[in-house]
Amino acid sequence: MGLLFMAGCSEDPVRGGGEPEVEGPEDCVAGEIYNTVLKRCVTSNLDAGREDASGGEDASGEDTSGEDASGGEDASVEEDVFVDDGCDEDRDGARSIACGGADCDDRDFRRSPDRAESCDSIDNNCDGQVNEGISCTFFAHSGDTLYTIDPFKRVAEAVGEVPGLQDIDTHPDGTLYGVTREELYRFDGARRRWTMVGTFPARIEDANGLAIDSAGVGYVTSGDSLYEVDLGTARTQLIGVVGETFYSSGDCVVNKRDSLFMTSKAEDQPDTLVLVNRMTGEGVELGSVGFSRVFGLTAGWDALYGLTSEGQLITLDSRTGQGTLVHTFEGLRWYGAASTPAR
Ligand SMILES: [Ca+2]
Ligand SMILES: [Ca+2]
Ligand SMILES: [Ca+2]
Ligand SMILES: [Ca+2]
Repeated sequence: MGLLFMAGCSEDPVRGGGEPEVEGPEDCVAGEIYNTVLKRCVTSNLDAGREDASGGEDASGEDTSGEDASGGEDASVEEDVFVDDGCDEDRDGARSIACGGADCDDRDFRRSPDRAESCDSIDNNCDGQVNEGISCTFFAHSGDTLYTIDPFKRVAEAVGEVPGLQDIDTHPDGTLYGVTREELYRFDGARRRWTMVGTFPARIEDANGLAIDSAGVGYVTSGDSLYEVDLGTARTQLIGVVGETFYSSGDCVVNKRDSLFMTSKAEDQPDTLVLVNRMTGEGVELGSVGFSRVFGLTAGWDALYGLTSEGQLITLDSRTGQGTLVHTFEGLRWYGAASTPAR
């Protein structure tokens, strides 16, 4: 995969409502799960664990009787030996409805009455509702309004204002920070308003990307350079030049593995995704996103999301940069994005 939309291709096939040729859940092999946002099979640690569990590592399970499978006790035989009678095709332990069971989807092990609901596009616990009782949103903002976006339900909800920010990000302690081209802001949750932390030095002329890593270190991208920013004072220090061919198009983001990504713009071309070394600032181009003016980036639920000035919500392949349209919010211009503490 990753070849769905070659560089420069239009997103029209998706926008038009027609589904591109994608893998389906049935294409996934053992050890993979079907990611409905990315529309492809992805490696699943969870799946691997489950396979192991059903493959004979029952000692780690809840079963306190007969940990020795060789004992031939009735209770453990059922646990240890999978009998393929066609009634549990996805081997999630729940029998299909056709066989009198309660598995609402016997071809998807992520859906079973025994599973907990989790953030994705499906009803995991078979109660008929998707993502009920859990919050699956990240922050995004337009020129003056802060929103939460649910990428699975594809809805945006206005939740506040922003003081003309270029980008935002969330500190591990939950505090939301934002940058204008020249200033650092912090959201004061108690007073429900943004307060200015400080002004950047004059050499930072176009701060438009803000990222905070898992240790709480702040980064600002401005033009072709990466800076470390002190979130308490707005003092900055040049880490390095990302590359002379790169120019920040509007955001940078640190994912769960603390990789720093930035979108870079080039004249008359779609943005590219750049992997940036947090120590040296040096950037490596991963590939074309296929979308322009990607002003917001955020990482969540094992995906990299992008937001454009055209109101588009996309996912980006973190290896190739390739963007895929998820939804277009008509009439909205996205500037920046940030994870929410809940995520
Ligand atoms: Ca099943
Ligand atoms: Ca199932
Ligand atoms: Ca549900
Ligand atoms: Ca779900």
